[in-house]
Amino acid sequence: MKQISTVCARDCYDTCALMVTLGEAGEVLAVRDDARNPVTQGFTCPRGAKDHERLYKNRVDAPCMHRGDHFEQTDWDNALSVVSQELGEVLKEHGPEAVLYLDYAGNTGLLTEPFPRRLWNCIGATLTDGALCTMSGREALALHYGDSYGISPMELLSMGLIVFWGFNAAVSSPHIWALAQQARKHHGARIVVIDPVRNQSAKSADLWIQPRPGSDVALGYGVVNYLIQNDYVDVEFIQEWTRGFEELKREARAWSPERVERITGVPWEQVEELGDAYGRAWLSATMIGIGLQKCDHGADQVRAVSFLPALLGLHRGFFYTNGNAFMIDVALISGETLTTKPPRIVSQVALADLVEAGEFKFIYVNGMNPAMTLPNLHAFRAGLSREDVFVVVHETHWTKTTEYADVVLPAPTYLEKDDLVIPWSHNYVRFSPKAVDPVTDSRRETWVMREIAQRLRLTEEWLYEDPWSAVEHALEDAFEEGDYQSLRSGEMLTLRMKPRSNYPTQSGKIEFCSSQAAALGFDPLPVQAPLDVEEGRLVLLTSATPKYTSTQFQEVYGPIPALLTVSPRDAERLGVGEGNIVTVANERGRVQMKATVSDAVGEGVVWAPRQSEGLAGEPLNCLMSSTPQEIGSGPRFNSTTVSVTRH
Ligand SMILES: Nc1nc2c(c(=O)[nH]1)N[C@H]1C(S)=C(S)[C@@H](COP(=O)(O)OP(=O)(O)OC[C@H]3O[C@@H](n4cnc5c(=O)[nH]c(N)nc54)[C@H](O)[C@@H]3O)O[C@H]1N2
Ligand SMILES: Nc1nc2c(c(=O)[nH]1)N[C@H]1C(S)=C(S)[C@@H](COP(=O)(O)OP(=O)(O)OC[C@H]3O[C@@H](n4cnc5c(=O)[nH]c(N)nc54)[C@H](O)[C@@H]3O)O[C@H]1N2
Ligand code: SF4
Ligand SMILES: [Mo]
Repeated sequence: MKQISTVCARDCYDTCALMVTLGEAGEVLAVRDDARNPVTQGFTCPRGAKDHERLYKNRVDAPCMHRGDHFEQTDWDNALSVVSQELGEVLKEHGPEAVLYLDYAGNTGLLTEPFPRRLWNCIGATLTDGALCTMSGREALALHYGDSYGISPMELLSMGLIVFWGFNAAVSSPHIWALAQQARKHHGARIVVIDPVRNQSAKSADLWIQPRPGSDVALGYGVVNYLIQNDYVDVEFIQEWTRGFEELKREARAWSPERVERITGVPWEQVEELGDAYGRAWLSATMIGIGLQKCDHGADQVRAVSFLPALLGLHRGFFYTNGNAFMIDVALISGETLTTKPPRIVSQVALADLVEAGEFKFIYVNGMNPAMTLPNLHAFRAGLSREDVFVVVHETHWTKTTEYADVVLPAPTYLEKDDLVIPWSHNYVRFSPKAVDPVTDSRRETWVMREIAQRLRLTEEWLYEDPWSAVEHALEDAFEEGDYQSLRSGEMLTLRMKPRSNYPTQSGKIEFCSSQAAALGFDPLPVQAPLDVEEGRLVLLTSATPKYTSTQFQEVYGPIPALLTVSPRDAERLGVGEGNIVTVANERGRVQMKATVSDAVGEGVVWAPRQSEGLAGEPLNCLMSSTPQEIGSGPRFNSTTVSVTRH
């Protein structure tokens, strides 16, 4: 039996090193964790462990064209000719702005995600801002710290306190969660989870705090006030490294225990317990989840929470995403800095409205399943169905989005191509060699883009550059030791990280009171928004679940369950019992789900697995708003309000 070590390319905190076992015929028998990555060794997650099955199920086998109500297979030459001709005509008649390139993080490899963008950057097509996931939180941290990177996962091993805030790490980042468990086992580190839902992480935390959704600015100010009042703050650090402490202190003082309790629903004793834990820990980590920033004022929530480590004298003592910590020239790989025709950038969150209005005549989707994952899906799907829009989808598997395509192109999965995956939590990198020969008639993204460029007779040399040579240049300053060649020879290298005490703000310090926010017209300090919920409505939260990565793995584990968790009090009031079918509705749509009654959620809150479908096939995201957040243009998924009625 042959074994090949590669790296998982899914959009995930962990970026695991994986060991692929091949059978006699070269087929993949198993995928397991590879002990050589210290962060991700020890066990395989439920997705990685089933990659050998997903590789052979529900695959797009060959290029396909939509004919009437079905797809017909064709060959690559024909498919690419049709695609290039349609693209060429739209470019000529409507200009490059009418061409939308919609990509996301189905596979985060440098050759699969950024490099293929060269074609679209070259023609000046419309691209999206990619703000669907982490952007509002990154902007939030940048307002006060100049940039969003923070601690590395391995540091958790020396922490006395680890706080997961809107971060269900036991599910969404199993290896970071395991490191926290190790710290607890070895030296009694305390684990706190702050979440409106008693999720898998909360269940095994030392302390679970349950704020109302969207009330974390109030909670954050409550803790800030408590730390200041009890002399837990590091006065010298604050003097040397920060600006705006007096303003913060004044604002925090306005957050009395009564006011914090009234808005958050959290008993003040728990705020004290958290404050004491922070104040007394020799070292603490504030783990800010992506879930914390997906609501109306999600960025403000991240801003408020991020102040805690700075008050305690820690340089960037939070973790959010470390993508910006590394010295990698991604803009070179994507061609962003090579083009003379800057693309038009539109909001990814607001895309449904633009597509419905017919702004685009040609849409090319790569590495994304937007017909399930974008907000305001009835509008988005209506837009994809327009007669005057030509849709191309490059996919490994059949999805909801492929149903709307005029042409579907088969792509190889991460197991079927060489690539390089840059993590966004830890800094261990390895080359990802192809583990198996393609099992379908797929072509990789770089090849397809090059073919289209040739058919369009584009002459820019950088379109035809060997992708690996672009990667080599982009990585020139990237490593602590070793270089691109050592990487290609199979060594594991570590990425250099920007210094922790580097604060590229206007003052060069941590700015509690942000000059950048003021310049952009936002409040210099985070603001707690009112939590008004319309009469008769509940707040719908959605978040990641263990077996699926977004919409992937349904071919292995079956459909994402259409299950709505309702609190016992709401269930009684609504006359809903365990297992009843309910209609979840608002002005944007209606979805049927099965109810499960549980005190895992508080009164007024319901929870569902994200990116799921209702019992009648309605996408859950038809209920979500496509109005971007003010800071960072992120989504507002967790501020969705709905009525729930028994069917
Ligand atoms: N209600 C609600 N909606 C949400 C969220 C939420 O919290 N609540 N979260 C949002 C977030 S954080 C995110 S990141 C998005 C995720 O949104 P998407 O990126 O749309 O999520 P996926 O379902 O993973 O879709 C990725 C697709 O890429 C395909 N793919 C995988 N590998 C390759 C490859 O090598 N090449 C090609 N061409 N394709 C490949 C997969 O088969 C899959 O269909 O969803 C968002 N939607
Ligand atoms: N198993 C698995 N792992 C994944 C993914 C997956 O689909 N499956 N997807 C990957 C991707 S793309 C992403 S973005 C991450 C997402 O993973 P996380 O960063 O963990 O974020 P979410 O799953 O969106 O939500 C985490 C928690 O935030 C809580 N939350 C919601 N609103 C609030 C609030 O106002 N305040 C507080 N304090 N908490 C709130 C939710 O109840 C939820 O428990 O996971 C990655 N890892
Ligand atoms: S999905 Fe995440 S946890 Fe699972 S193998 Fe990939 S990187 Fe690791
Ligand atoms: Mo995400």
